Order: sequence, then C-alpha cells, then structure tokens
Amino acid sequence: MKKQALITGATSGIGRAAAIRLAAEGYDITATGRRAERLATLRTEIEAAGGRCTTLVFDVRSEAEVRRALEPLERVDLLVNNAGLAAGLEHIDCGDTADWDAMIDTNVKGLLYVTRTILPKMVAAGGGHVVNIGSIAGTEPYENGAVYCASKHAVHAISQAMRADLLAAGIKVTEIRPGMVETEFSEVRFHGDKARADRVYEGVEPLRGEDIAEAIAWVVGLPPHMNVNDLVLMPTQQAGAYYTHRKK
Ligand code: NDP
Ligand code: 8X3
Repeated sequence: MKKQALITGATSGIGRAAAIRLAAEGYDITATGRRAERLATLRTEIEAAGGRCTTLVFDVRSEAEVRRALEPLERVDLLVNNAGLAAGLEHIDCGDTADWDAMIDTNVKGLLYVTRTILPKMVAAGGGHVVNIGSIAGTEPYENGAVYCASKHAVHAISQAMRADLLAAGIKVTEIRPGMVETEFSEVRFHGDKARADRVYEGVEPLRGEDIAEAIAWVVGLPPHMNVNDLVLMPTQQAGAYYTHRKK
C-alpha cells in the first residue's frame, strides 16, 4: 500500500501545491476543503498525472464535521495541517470579532480537531508524521495582526508540545513557518479586495505555494531517525515581519 497523506485546505495555495507535489512523490492523497468544485478539479489533475486522490468536503471549524469526515479513514501516514486564514488587518480596538472567531476557530481549534481525530490512528499504526503550517507570525507579533499572530503563536506552541507528547509513539512533528507566500491568503485577509491584496506583493518576488510544497516534500522524505522540528522560509527580499526590500 502506498503512503497515505491527508492535506487540509487543499483547494488553494500551499495546500493545493502540496497535494500535487506529494502525489508526484508517490503518496495517495486525501484532499480537504469547503469548496467541492475546487477539490474535484484538483482530483482530476492528480489522477491525470497518474496519482490517486480522494476528496472530503468539510469545515474544520466544526468538530462534528471533522469527525464524520475523518474517522472513517483507515490509515494516515502524513497529516499536513494547512487549512487556515487571516481575516482583517487593523488595530485591536477596531477589530471585527467575527474575523477573530474565524481565525481562532480555523487556525487553532480546527487544527486541533483534525489532529485529535487522526493521531490515534497514527499511534495505533506505530508512527507517522504531522506537518503543521505555522507562520513567521507565530514568533513575530506585528501591528494590526494581534489575533492572526496569536493564532499562529498557538500553532507554534501546539507543535512544540505535541512533538513531546508523541515522542514515545515515534510520530514526527514538523512546523513549517513561511513568510510571504502569494496565494489567496491576502485576498481572503482583505475580504475579497484583490487590488489591496496585490499591493502586498508589489516590488517583491514572493514565495509560491510550490516553494512550500518543496519544503514539505523534503522534510517528509528524510530518513526515519531525522526530523526537522521547525523550518522558517521567506522570500529573499524579506527578513522578517517588518523587513521587506521592495524594488521600485
Ligand atoms: P489560501 O487562502 O490560498 O488557502 C487556504 C486554504 O485553507 C484553502 O484551501 C481553504 O479552503 C482552507 N480553509 C480555510 N478555512 C477553512 C475552513 N474553515 N475549513 C476548511 N478549510 C479551510 O492561503 P494559503 O495557502 O496561503 O494558506 C495556507 C496556510 O498557510 C494557512 O494556515 C496560512 O495561515 C498559512 N500561511 C500562509 C502564508 C502566506 O503568506 N500565504 C504565510 C504563512 C503561513 P476552502 O476555502 O475551500 O475551505
Ligand atoms: C502569513 C505571513 O507575515 O502575513 O502568515 O503574517 S504574514
């Protein structure tokens, strides 16, 4: 049986690129997200390239939906906890609490629900690998980003603690923490304002979803005795949340 990879948030960006890349690396893919049509297109693309892809449509914010969708999976060798978003970019006194709920419920609680459903399967199987997609925002709080940064700080803490929890089970935990990646992320953050989203990447060659997929493929292909705990990736023109060199 080929290795089984479960990737959340595979309808777009990093998750979609990871699904395509891991299928090319020989994994059978289970791709998830809320947009069924996007998942169907991804499945067709992976199958056309000779891979195997199953799709599951659910919202990671609902524990009931997560359990209903994922409990039937017999085996998961690799879980990529990628589904997530930023919503809004403003000072905390002006923040929209609906945006805050969306970020905490998706980035933190959604990741936990998925992880809680899958880990017993890995423990029973005697091993596995969890890759959590964190962010540079997980260690660098920045102005206007309090709640998104808090959610990614939580992912950073959860990743470190779960690595300790899962040591004896032989399950690897890797956190990948990108800087600027051009996906639908900024369009989602600015509630569909594409012009504002485009300005985020002006004068910069950002990372692409495929670059993060490259890193995921590398960490999951390492020998059994070797784990990457934490991997920070940025465009060459970025040195941190506050440092970006933009070409005129
Ligand atoms: P995209 O917006 O392109 O993709 C986000 C994915 O998450 C989509 O597939 C979306 O699927 C899924 N998703 C969002 N909310 C839910 C939900 N409630 N239930 C299920 N799936 C959901 O952004 P990215 O690819 O950039 O983001 C992927 C991850 O990378 C996120 O965790 C983000 O925080 C992180 N990240 C992104 C960076 C960037 O600069 N782009 C940098 C650092 C980290 P659907 O809408 O179909 O449900
Ligand atoms: C996404 C990167 O810098 O917008 O996590 O927070 S940033």
